[in-house]
Amino acid sequence: MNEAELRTLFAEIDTDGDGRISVVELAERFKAEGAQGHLSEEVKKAMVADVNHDGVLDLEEFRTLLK
Ligand SMILES: [Ca+2]
Ligand SMILES: [Ca+2]
Repeated sequence: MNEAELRTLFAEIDTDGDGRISVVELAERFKAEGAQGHLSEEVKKAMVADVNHDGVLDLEEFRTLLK
């Protein structure tokens, strides 16, 4: 995934457009992808990328997640 794609995906998931991806926004995304059964597990995995533990993913943390 290149930088432009990363930013596009980030903006897609960041539905309220505040520049940060919250657990709620992540959950909505996973739901949309039909990952319902493993939702909490997927979100948990994603939030490991929240290295500064503020409960949201910024672009840098999101980048780490997709690595
Ligand atoms: Ca957001
Ligand atoms: Ca964070």
